[in-house]
Amino acid sequence: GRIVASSVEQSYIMIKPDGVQRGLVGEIISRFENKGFLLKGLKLFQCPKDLAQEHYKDLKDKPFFPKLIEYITSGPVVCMAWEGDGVVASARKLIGATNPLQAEPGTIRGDLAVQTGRNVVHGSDSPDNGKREVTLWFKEGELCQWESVQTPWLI
Ligand code: RTP
Repeated sequence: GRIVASSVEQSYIMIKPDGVQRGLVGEIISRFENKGFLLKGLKLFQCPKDLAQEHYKDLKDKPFFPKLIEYITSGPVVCMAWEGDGVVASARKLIGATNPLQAEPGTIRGDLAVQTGRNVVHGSDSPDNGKREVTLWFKEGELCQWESVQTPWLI
């Protein structure tokens, strides 16, 4: 098996409440599974307001911030931690542009969404934020180790 060092890049990917409510969970998870990154954490979760505010703290002065917090806490989300070299930039490509009308066909938002305020999925925008967000959304013990599992497709 492959020994995964803790220094390996991680991205926090989240299916937002609209994605869960529209029944797109399987479809969205499949995009990342098919790409071939390593799934370290996965849970369905009702996000409390204070966690949503902490996650989006860089946007707290934006006019849309209250609506964004309302949206993210409006129903269950699916939290995922994906790992691998280049996972942050690659996941952003799979997700597509923030405004789904500008997102390319073939991307998650390009194929599945129309509104910026209902863009079905989140992906970390830098490796540093990937680590920060995975730590913010997952408790110790919620992330799985793959050391004893053969993962030859990742080598
Ligand atoms: P995300 O963090 O969700 O992956 O999105 P992003 O980096 O593509 O976009 P960002 O600018 O960080 O915005 C975060 C989320 O806020 C909502 N938003 N609404 N003008 C608006 O109404 C507006 N702009 C952004 C979106 O849900 C966006 O994904």
